[in-house]
Amino acid sequence: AKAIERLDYAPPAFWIDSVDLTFDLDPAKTRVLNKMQVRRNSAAAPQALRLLGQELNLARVLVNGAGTSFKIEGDELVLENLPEGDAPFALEIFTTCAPAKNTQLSGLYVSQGTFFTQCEAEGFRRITYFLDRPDVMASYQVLLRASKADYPVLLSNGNLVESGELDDGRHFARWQDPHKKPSYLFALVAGKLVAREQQITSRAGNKHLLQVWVRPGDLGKTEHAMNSLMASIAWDEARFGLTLDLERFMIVATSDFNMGAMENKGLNIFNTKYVLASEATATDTDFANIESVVGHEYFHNWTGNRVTCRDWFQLSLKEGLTVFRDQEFSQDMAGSPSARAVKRIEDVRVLRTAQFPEDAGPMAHPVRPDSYVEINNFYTVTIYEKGAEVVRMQHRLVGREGFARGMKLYFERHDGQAVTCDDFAQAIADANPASPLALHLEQFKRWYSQAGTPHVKAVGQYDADAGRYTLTLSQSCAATPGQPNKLPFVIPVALGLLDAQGKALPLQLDGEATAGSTERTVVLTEESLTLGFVNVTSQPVPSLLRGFSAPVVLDHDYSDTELLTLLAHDGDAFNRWEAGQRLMLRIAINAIADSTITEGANGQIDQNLLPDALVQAMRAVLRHPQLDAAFKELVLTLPSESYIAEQLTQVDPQRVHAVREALRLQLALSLQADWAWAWDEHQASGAYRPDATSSGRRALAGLALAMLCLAARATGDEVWPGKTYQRFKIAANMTDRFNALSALVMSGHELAQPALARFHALFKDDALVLDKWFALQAGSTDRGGNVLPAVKALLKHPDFHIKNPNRARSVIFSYCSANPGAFHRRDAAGYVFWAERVLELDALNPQVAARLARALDRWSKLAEPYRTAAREAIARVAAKADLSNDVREVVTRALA
Ligand code: B3K
Ligand code: ZN
Repeated sequence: AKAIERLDYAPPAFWIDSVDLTFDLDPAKTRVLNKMQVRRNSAAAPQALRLLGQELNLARVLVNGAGTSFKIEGDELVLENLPEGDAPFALEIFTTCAPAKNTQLSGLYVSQGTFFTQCEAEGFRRITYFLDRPDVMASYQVLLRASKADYPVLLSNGNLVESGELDDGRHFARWQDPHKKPSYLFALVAGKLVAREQQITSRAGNKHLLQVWVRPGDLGKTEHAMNSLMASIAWDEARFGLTLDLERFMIVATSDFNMGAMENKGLNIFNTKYVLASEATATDTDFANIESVVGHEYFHNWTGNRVTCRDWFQLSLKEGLTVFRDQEFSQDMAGSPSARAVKRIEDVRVLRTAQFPEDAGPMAHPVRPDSYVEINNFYTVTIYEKGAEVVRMQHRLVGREGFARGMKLYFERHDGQAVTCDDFAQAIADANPASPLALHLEQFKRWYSQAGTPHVKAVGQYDADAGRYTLTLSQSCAATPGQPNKLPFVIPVALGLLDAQGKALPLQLDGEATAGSTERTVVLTEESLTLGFVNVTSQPVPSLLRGFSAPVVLDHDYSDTELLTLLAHDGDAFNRWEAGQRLMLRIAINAIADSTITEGANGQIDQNLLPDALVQAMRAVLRHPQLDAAFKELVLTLPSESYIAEQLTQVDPQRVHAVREALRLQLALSLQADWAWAWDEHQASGAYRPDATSSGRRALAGLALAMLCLAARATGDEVWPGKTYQRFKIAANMTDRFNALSALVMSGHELAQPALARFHALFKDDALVLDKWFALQAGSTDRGGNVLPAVKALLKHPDFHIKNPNRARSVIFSYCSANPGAFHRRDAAGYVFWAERVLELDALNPQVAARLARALDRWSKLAEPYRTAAREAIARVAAKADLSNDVREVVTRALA
């Protein structure tokens, strides 16, 4: 397949004004009658109509009711003899498809006896022939017909206008969507489902019906999703003045889904993982994820649906913006400043552990890519998370109020349109003409066009006699595939200065009459910028890039003492956490390179690597009387193996693993009494609530338990593992239960086996909980190569089903993508396993296979023998003749 280029965009040759679809639903053979009103786009040159279709059986094509000639060219249905002129004409196409055979889960498919659709990005063409591109927006009317006994519930977008009985035990429902939409937002659902319902009245006084549809046994697990939906609606109204534009808003859950959820107009379809929750079966993280994904899909109703993308290169227009919105929603829901900071830290952690590597690897692409082979490969952390950072920087440059004004202008200008990333930034800037964003708009847009993570180097110099502190910031960005040279970005750097005692200093720049506040945002636009701070009475400690004000790597030569000062005192919670991470990262990197630090026969390093001062500092955070538990848990968690690996030029994953494990063990042993204290101190009282404060307490207690079990392994103590097993048995909620199970499994204690067996017996009928059971084992700490054989055994477990994406992810991805210490083996067996699974999955579900294929993106950074073996495994996949476009694109880029 050949690449699609952004600059080749041309408006469609025809418009489709309305679509009238009739479905006769049958798993083996569903019949689809598609009646469209079509007209020529007078702005385009006269040409044939080329409709896209895949895996369809075409039975009939009528133009204005009469037969017509047509050709099939690849995926295109080509109609040449169409009426001249601009007048609309009726085009009727009759096709059939086979939903039961659809293992790709794109288009119309069957999951556990229920029909679902997934049309984004290009699934609608697997349902009927169409101009399946987002800039063609049409009115939809849908008639669904099916067996009433098998499919009692028939849903599609918009309003239910009619329903009733048919002959032979069949029934029908007619739906009409009041809003025009692109085909990727079409959806239907048909099956045995039940709904939790909620009537709401908006601030504007409009009534809406909200529904969460699930399988009959799952109704008891829908309360949190419904609450999250109501909260999302209220939030979008309050923060952005955006109201629900539908009488009915539905969420439907399916257990077979390629990703998290989908924002189909009025009929969101969700992975069960992001809908179903009860305290007995879902963890605090699950509850938080549900809130954020429900919010995300709901927010798409405006950012994505009312205003959509002109073409798929603009994907971040809706995704980056909607992630930004869901992040803000979660922060607002979390409430306190420190809970907001915790959410920010978690978001940045995702960005730096997943997006930074992507930006430095073979799949690097700009937030607005220039070219793709398979669009499904571009639903990436760059489009989503870096895209959100690009919106966040605009937010910072125009301020909160200014951003709200910009959003208002964006909708005034573009409601009902399919537009570009440029249009968005332009609206935000135009609403704030005096802002730094407006001043530097063209340059700011390089964030959309240039890939790669910029580095900002900060050099400070203190002149005690003059009371002057000079800070020079300079930026650079490494080459990425196809982009050898980068131009300077617009980088907002929020900063403050602390004195040696950690007190915030008022900031006064050269030429300013008086000192201002203790924090400000400077904007780096040139290659470098020098700031002169005056009236600085002692050597300051700079706190730079506060709140992670730009998606960059900040290089500054901090001394350990300075970092300890920031860790103890920085008023910016993000930088306080960051100081601790930098300290631990520094130790890890030095130890990795230090050849005098050796691993024993068991692969372990039996040596203390953390200096006493750092251990004391960690203890001080852990015992701190004012800090929140959630924040403590983040500070006390070491940087991940993959984040550490990213800092190295050459990676020996086993060495990284050994060093990190040694650090973890040292923290476990030297803080034993403190962990025990933390465990006792953070026991729950009262009923389970998944709010930020209670979740934070459980998270810290969970970390404490993990550390106590780890320490017990080294000391031979049996008390804590025993206590942990006891907690596992009697835990009142899944968070506590799973944390206890995880502590036993991760520490390799012999009680792990009975605990796992018991957990399986308890939850064997709950697919989402079983996913956790599988994932925990596949993600377990490797000891002498024991994880791979365990993973292979799990694939043979009667509950393992490779066709179910959640289950495939829980075993295969947890091992290949999330467990580097177990995956990167000197004997290359992990890579062999990976190649086999990529090929196996590709035959079933290319989107899922292509995700897995990316597990070896960073192969060229690996040290030998890993490097050669990884490359060979990728080449083995690439050698297969009939790969999907999805996997082909990933492995081709990896080998380029
Ligand atoms: N827009 C969908 C993602 C569709 C992925 C298609 N491969 C979910 C979301 O971002 O809300
Ligand atoms: Zn989205």
